[in-house]
Amino acid sequence: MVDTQSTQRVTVTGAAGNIGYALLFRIASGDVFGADVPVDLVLLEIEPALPAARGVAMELADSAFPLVRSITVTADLEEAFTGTTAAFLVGSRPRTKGMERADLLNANAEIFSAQGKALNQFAARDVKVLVVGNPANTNALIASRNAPDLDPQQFTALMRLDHNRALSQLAQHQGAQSVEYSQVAVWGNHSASQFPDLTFAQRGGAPVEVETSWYTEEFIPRVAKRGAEIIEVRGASSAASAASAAVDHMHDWVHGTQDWRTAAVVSDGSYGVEEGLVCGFPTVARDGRWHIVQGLELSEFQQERIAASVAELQAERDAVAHLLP
Ligand code: NAX
Repeated sequence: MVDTQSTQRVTVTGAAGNIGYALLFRIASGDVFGADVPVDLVLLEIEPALPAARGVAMELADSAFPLVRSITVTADLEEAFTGTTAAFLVGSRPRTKGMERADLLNANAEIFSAQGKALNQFAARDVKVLVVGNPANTNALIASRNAPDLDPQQFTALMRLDHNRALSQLAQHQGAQSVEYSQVAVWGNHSASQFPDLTFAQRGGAPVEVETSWYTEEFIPRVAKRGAEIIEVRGASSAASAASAAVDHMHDWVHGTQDWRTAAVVSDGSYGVEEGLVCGFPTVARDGRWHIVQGLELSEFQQERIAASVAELQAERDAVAHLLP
């Protein structure tokens, strides 16, 4: 018998897109909430993409997932977010030819203001929100500022893909497995300015030693620009790996973690990051909340790298300041 107490109502925006296509099937199979937790899936799309979203819904139905109780396809924000317990905000406005960065920020600010308001009004009071659509950190900031009745800590942005990329690059360099490493984190913005940090990294509990030239000249730029590298090689942007990282993020948020993970969360001023910005930090998840790892001694190099990425977050925030309540 289905335990309706634990049923999750999961809203995925941009459900007809590339990431949505990879993400929905992982959620449906139980990878996020658990193999015994039923899900009501809600697919939000813009009107022109509704037919494609209906096609995805048909494929979900054809998979006969034991955990999927219902599938809803809609372009209506109230229908999409009523009772939502977990929201993956993936859909966003892509940058098109001739579009300035400010235009992109503004177009997305409108989308995420409206979705923040709808979450505030209609979602479950303990909803967990993960923003994937770019610029993810600033979109999460906008959504949270438009949801005054929800705790800002309920809004996060995806930097787990950057975290997973950092683990993978380190493991490949040392001829090891990603799972052997702990205390890796990526600070800042989900952009080329991010700082993948190996200062505190451990392998099997012992500090990781890496050559400075590899670290600063290869590792950091490679992780930070991996999205562009994927586009160049695959001819399309990261989709399955982004979906997988989104699954990891929400899974760990719900189930908790021992080791550090990277999550972009609303800053409480830790490490000099301006309060309110949505920034990547070393975090652990406990009791359904992300907690920023405290008490780390940061070198001048670390502080400079973090400050550079935070400056970009501030500039993005300032560009949409007129739309922030
Ligand atoms: P696609 O263009 O394939 O899909 C986006 C979908 O969103 C489209 O179907 C579109 O109709 C829909 N959409 C647009 N506006 C919407 C709105 N207001 N409400 C609901 N749906 C809306 O992009 P995809 O490859 O799936 O990527 C989605 C987003 O993820 C992009 O912004 C992308 O830049 C971002 N990414 C973020 C990553 C991260 O780590 N944070 C990594 C991967 C990816 O680059």
